[in-house]
Amino acid sequence: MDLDAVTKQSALHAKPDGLTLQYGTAGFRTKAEHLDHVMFRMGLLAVLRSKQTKATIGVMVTASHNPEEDNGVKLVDPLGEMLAPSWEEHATCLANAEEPDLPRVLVDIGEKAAVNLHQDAFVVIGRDTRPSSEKLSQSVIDGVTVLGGQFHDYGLLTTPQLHYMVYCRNTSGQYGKATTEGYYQKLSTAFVELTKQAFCSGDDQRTLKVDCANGIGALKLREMKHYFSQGLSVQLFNDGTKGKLNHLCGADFVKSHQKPPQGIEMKSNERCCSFDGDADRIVYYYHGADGQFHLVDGDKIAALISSFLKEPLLEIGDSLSLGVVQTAYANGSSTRYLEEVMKVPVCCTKTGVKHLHHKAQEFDIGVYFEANGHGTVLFSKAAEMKIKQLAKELEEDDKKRKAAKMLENVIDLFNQATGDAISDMLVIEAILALKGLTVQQWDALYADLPNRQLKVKVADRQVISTTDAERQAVKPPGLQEAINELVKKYRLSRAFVRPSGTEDIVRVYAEADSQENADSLAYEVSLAVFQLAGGIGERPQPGF
Ligand code: NG1
Ligand code: ZN
Repeated sequence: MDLDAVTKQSALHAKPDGLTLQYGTAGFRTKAEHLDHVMFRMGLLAVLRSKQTKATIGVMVTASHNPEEDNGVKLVDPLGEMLAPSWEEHATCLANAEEPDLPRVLVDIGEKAAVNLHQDAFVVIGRDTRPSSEKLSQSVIDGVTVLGGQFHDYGLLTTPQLHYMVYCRNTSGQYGKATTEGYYQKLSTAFVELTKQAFCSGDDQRTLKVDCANGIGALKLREMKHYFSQGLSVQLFNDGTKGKLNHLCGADFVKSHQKPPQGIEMKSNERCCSFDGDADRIVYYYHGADGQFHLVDGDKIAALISSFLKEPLLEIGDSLSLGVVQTAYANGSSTRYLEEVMKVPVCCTKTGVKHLHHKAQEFDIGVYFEANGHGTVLFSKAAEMKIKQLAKELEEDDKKRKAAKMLENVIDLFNQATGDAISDMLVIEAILALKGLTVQQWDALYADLPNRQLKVKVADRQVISTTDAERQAVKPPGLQEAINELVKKYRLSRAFVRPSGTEDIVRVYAEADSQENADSLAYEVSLAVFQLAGGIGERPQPGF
């Protein structure tokens, strides 16, 4: 390592004194103007990680669903997975080192992680459409090059596309071609194959309105839609030509406000969906004939997909295990439906897809979704091989072979590297077409318990710590007891609080038998947080 060169270059990306940031649930995330040094340093870190793993590492510049003024960065590990936890610590150390300490911290990481510095390094970079992203990704490149790493800058990509590129490059192209063209082809071919047997129930069924959050999803879906236009026609809204990224639109807005985004025309019973700013989340919704808004969220996506998968899995023999992984935010009704009606095992993990992903690997087929619409289905290598073999060796007209073929297409259609709004959308559309289901019928699988999510500002959100997959607060003293008392006041109720990993706030979640009760419970719990966990600013107010 040429540490003098690092010091010199770093001076051009100097860290503001005293600023500390944490590699959180989704990497580093904050106001874009505070991130230049972090980007440069993540370029450095990506080179070390690449040398250590002897593989291509990805760096994505995005702040997902957060406001346009924010930005962020996360590293993608060799198999398209989130960065390993021990390296998250290295990332935090490196990002927070004061300028003079930078070379020493870098050497330290190299030693602790036993990095062979003579090894070559290769880093791929992608970015979202934020105005700050281009310059920040250049800072990543500066970091990569000063340590002698090679790189390929993909420019504008959705986050899942970058994960896909990394995965392709590290499996010598076996998974697919590491180009956007390769991505479009792989997914569309699987979609077209899968929907071949679908009963065509008129044009209405095959049209989908997509709110792209004024983000990167619009650009990529516009490029891609010609590849599957025979099976599905998508109409893009909030495509970035007018509105502001994530402003009053996008999956996060729709999910948290439980109302439609601005900028989309919805007729009653029309199927609509929203992506988030970097296209790794998707939620569906529609207006009922009664004019009411209905949200079909990540929990219902998991229910639809797992009920669809059960049939072909049964057909090929029931030796492959199927499980669903959720977080504490999953609606209580969805958990009950999966366990009691579907008879599928359900696990609960901490928030953040890396936790869900990890848990999902314990099943042959692991369906994981956060309620906010971030998720996918993972097939174990053994399951994939078994399915592909059956699809190949059985007689043409064998029912078992048909089931295996169908599963094979499902494997190809899911972005196995990570949750992906485009890939999830195509899977959902294929299932609805194959089953001849309308969005209303899908929504009717079970009725969501009314719920409310709120944010509370506190001086230091780390005063709250949790256990039991974040469902119980162990600190500050008295908070959990207070929550328990409040929950007792309502029927079918549940509430929990946790510090956000991506924003400087505490999140409150409550559900109950009516919206009014869910709202009151959420308000009362917010007040308890405000009082017991050092609330700042205005006290929480009742009413929404
Ligand atoms: P935080 O801010 O830690 O709650 C949010 C989402 C996560 C995940 C991350 C990363 C909720 C309640 N939380 O995390 O599910 O998607 O952002 O984007 O939706
Ligand atoms: Zn996102």
